[in-house]
Order: sequence, then C-alpha cells, then structure tokens
Amino acid sequence: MSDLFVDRYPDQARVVRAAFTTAYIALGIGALFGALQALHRTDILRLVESTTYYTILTGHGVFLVISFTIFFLVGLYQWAVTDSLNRGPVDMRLTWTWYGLMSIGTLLAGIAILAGFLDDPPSVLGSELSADVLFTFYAPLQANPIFYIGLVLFVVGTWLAGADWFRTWWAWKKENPGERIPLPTFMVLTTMIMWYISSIGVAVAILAFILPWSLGLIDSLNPTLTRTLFWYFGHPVVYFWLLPAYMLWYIVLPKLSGGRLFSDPLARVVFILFVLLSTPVGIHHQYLDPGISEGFKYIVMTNTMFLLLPSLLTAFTVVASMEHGARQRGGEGTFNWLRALPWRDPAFTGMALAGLVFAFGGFTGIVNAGMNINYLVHNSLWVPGHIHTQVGTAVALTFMAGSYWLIPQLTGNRLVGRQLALVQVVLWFVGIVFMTNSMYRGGLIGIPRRTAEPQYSFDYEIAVGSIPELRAQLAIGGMLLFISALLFLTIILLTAFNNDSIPVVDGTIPPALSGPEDSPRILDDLRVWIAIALVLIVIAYAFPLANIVSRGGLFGPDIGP
Ligand code: HAS
Ligand code: CU
Repeated sequence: MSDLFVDRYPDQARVVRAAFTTAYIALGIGALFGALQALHRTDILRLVESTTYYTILTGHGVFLVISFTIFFLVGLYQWAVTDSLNRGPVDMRLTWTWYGLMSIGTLLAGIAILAGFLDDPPSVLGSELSADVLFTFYAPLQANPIFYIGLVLFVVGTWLAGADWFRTWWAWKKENPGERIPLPTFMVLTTMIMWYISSIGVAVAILAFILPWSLGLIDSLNPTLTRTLFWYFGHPVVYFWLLPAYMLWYIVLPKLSGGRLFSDPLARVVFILFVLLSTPVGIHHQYLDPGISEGFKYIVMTNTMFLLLPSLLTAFTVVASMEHGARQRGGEGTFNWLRALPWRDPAFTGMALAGLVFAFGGFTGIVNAGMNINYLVHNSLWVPGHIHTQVGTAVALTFMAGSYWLIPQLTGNRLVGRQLALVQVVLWFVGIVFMTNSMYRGGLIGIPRRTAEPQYSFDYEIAVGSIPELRAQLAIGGMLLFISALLFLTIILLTAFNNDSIPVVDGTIPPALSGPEDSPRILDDLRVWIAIALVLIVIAYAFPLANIVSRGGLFGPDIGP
C-alpha cells in the first residue's frame, strides 16, 4: 500500500478535500473584494458606489477571516487527527454533519451579505435582506436575521467538528492506554478547548441579544455589553486562525527544512499557554471604549503582554528547527546556514516568508497592546496593516504553502507548476510588504480605517513620501496580492485535475529531537489547563461585565416611555 494519505484514508481525504475546496472558493471571492477595495479607497478605479463599499468590506472580512481560515482549519485538523492517531473518526456521519452545517451557515451568511449588491433587496423575516455590518458585526450595526442564523449554524458546525476529534481521540486512548497524545492531535485538542471557551461569548451575544433584536423580538440592547462579549471571542478567534498555521510551522516546516522539530515539550507548552491566555485579553480591543474602567484595561494589558510569550517561544523553536535542518543539509556559519535551506521549494519558502512577516506583525501587535500608544493607532489604517501581516500573511500564506505540500497527498496528483508556485509565494510577500508599509505609515499620520472616502487628497507632504505615494503603494501591493491569489487558485485547480501523474511527495513526519518523553505527563492533562483558563477568565471579566450590566442593564438602559 502506498504511504499517501489518500490511499490510506480515502474517506477522510474526501472530507479534507471538501473543506479545502470551500476554503479556496471563499479565498477567491474575498481576494476579488480586496482588490476592488484597494482600488476604490485609493480612488484609482471605482466600480461601485461608495455605499456598496461596506458590502464589499463585509464580504472581504467574512469570506476571508471566517470562511477561508476556518474551513482550512477543519480540513487541516481532520488530516492531523487522522494521520497522527493513525485511525479514522468513530462515525463518518458526524464528520459530514459538521461539514454540512458549516457549509449551510456560510451559504446563508454569504447570501445575506451579497444581497447588499441588489438595488432592491427582498424582505426576509421582517426586514430587508442585507448585512453591511463588517466582520466584527457587533451592535449598533444591524444585519438581517439570516446573517446571524448563518453564523450560528457555522459555529455549531465547528463545535461538532471538535466533538468529532475528541471522540476519535477517546477511542484511540482506549486502544493505546498510557501513551502520550501525539503532538498534532494535542494541538488540535488544545485549539478546540480555546475555541469552546471563547466562542461561548459570541454565541451568547448573538442568541441572547443581537438575533432577537434583529428579529424585532426586543427593541433595545446594551451595546457595550454585546461589544464586550464580541471581543471576549474576538481576540481568541485570531488565534483560532493562527494555531493551524503554527501547527504547519511546528510539524511540517522543520521537515521541509531538512531536519526535525527542536522540541516537542516546548510546542506543548506553547499551545497550553494559548489555552490559558487567549481569552482574558479581549478588552485590549476596547481601550478606547467608555464604560470600562482603566483598572480593568490595565489588567488586560498585562495579560496581553504575557501572551507574547508563546509566540516568542515559537519564534525560538521554529527557527532552531530550521537551523537544525539547514545544518543537516550541510549549512555552516552563524548566518550562512540560511543559504542551505530549500528556497526552491514553494511550500518551504511560503512558510518561511510568512514567519518573517509574522515577526513584524507581532511587533505591531505589541504597539497595539500598549494602552497609551493604542490611542495613536486605534481605528486608523495601521490596524488593517496589522491584520494583513497577521491573518493576511502569517496565516494565509502559510495555508497556501501548506496546500502545496498537502494537496498532492490528498489527491494522489503531482503539483502542477512548482516554479510558478514559487513565484506565487514570493509575489504575495512583495505585495504585502508594499501594502502594509503604506497602511502602517498612513495609520501613523491619521488616515482612518473602514472608510470609502478617506479625505486625504490634500497636498500633505511628509518626510518620507506623500499621500499619492502611499496610495500608489497600497494599490500596487493590493494588485500583486490579487494576482498571487489567482495564481494560487489556478495552480491548485490544475493540480486537482492532474490525474495521470505520480505525486512526488513524502508525507512522513520525523520525530522531534526532544520528544514528549522529555516532558512531564501533566502537560497532557487537559482538565488542569481548562480549570486554570476558566479562573483567569473570571478574574478578567467578572467585574467589568457586572459593572456594564449594572450601569446599562442587560437589554440597554431603561430610558422610560
Ligand atoms: Fe492583533 C487588532 C494585539 C496577534 C489579528 N489583531 C487585531 C485585529 C485583527 C488582529 C484582525 O492589543 C483587528 C480587529 C478589528 O477589526 O478591530 N495581536 C495583538 C498582539 C498579538 C496579536 C499582542 N492579531 C494577532 C494575530 C492575528 C491578529 C496572530 C491574526 C491571526 N491586535 C492586538 C491589539 C489589537 C489588535 C491590541 C487592537 C487594535 C485596535 O486598537 O483596534 C500577539 O499575539 C503577537 C505576538 C507575535 C510575536 C511575533 C513572534 C515571531 C514569530 C516569527 C518566527 C519566524 C519564523 C520565520 C518562523 C511576538 C513567531 C523565520 C524565517 C527565517 C527566514 C529564518
Ligand atoms: Cu486582540
């Protein structure tokens, strides 16, 4: 029997392919919207009215950071659990159920958003079908109920996916008593624990307040409360996008570099730290919100600074693994080993460039997290700069690079156009450098985010360039990213149909240099970490939430008749 995943687990490979296909379709739509925005904002080409800009902006956000990232995640995690436990799910019907729920949810939310393009949208469930509420969708912006119903189905789908993987792991545990959890599965389980704990926030916000309000069942809500519940979920969700990329950096990148993961125990500690610290930090998105006192914001700032630790540990472990690989390949010297890395491999180069960009995005995250300096950058174009280096490159480029390695194993087909794939990942890197450089600099001089009409056409000379120069950079960068996304989708499509070929890819994962046996077993005792995580959340949120509700009421202030 061949070693290929598709030959060992044909049924599971089918689900992973389905999830990836949905992710790629979302990527295509999101990328198109991104290109339209870049040209619109910079006033280079305006294909839509400025009011429709917000439909496009919502679609860009939702299709990319909710559909693309999370469908890729479930595909990747399905692969990781199956491959590392060496067994399929307990019941494939559950697997297809979560995929189905997530797809129906996406379809409903997508239809609600796209209806914004219609001149005369139909009325559904008592209001006009539209959802121009941006990907952060908190009140007072209101969408048609269909949008929220879609989101709820989608999230329930992800919960069932997690249940599916936990069930598979429990079955494996019975068959393999006393064994350590294989690292990829450990990563899946810890990510899902973080997701269960944090997505409760958005579920409560939607089911208890926003959906009834949009259906007309209640006529007011407390916006600070729904915003706080949103951000309770809104920070951890960024790690829900990031952790599958981390999985590829820890599991696949060391191998592609020609070596082995430096330390399995450190990787486990990193994922545990994300379980503990991802949630009690959400208020760092609300430093400028009135209604939450400074003291609570200060606690959250401290937590956020601690949360840098797992990423700094990752920088160390992943680069150490790359260096080990380079030295196995004959690399020498303090920095010269970098030249021994397999730079002609698009999967490797894409992930390495994504990591490099992530370092810069991480530094801007530290700027965001500072309570005082946040006042300078909040709601400016700096924030989309941060978003595009983080989820738009660290995550998206890693997923594309990872696809070049995974798709041949999932289809049994050889990757089409390896050279072109290399061009594609480099093009993304160049595009993002142009675009985010412009966004960061524009943000620092006060250009706002989320507007179709950034009124900055006056002749404002700054030391390093002018407004027209910043605009040109943004537009050029945006176009390069769009071309790169199209190239990626073309390569994947051609590969999917490249049937009569032999895939030349080795899907085996070598063991870590320092394995799980070098770490205490308590790392695998997930209950301990869940308990500590919950305590930290109570400390960070109990008082602010009580405060917000006591002042503004559960359903908004009682302002009388
Ligand atoms: Fe953030 C806003 C703080 C990480 C996403 N963030 C956002 C928003 C998004 C987002 C979408 O404190 C906007 C939300 C909105 O619409 O309003 N963020 C942080 C901090 C981190 C951070 C402290 N963010 C992320 C990640 C995201 C993401 C990851 C998506 C995936 N962020 C904030 C704050 C705000 C914010 C405030 C609110 C701003 C405002 O005012 O609105 C940290 O997790 C970052 C830690 C990272 C590092 C980097 C370590 C370096 C590594 C590289 C290794 C190198 C390799 C390659 C592998 C310290 C790991 C080597 C290559 C060779 C060639 C050798
Ligand atoms: Cu955050």
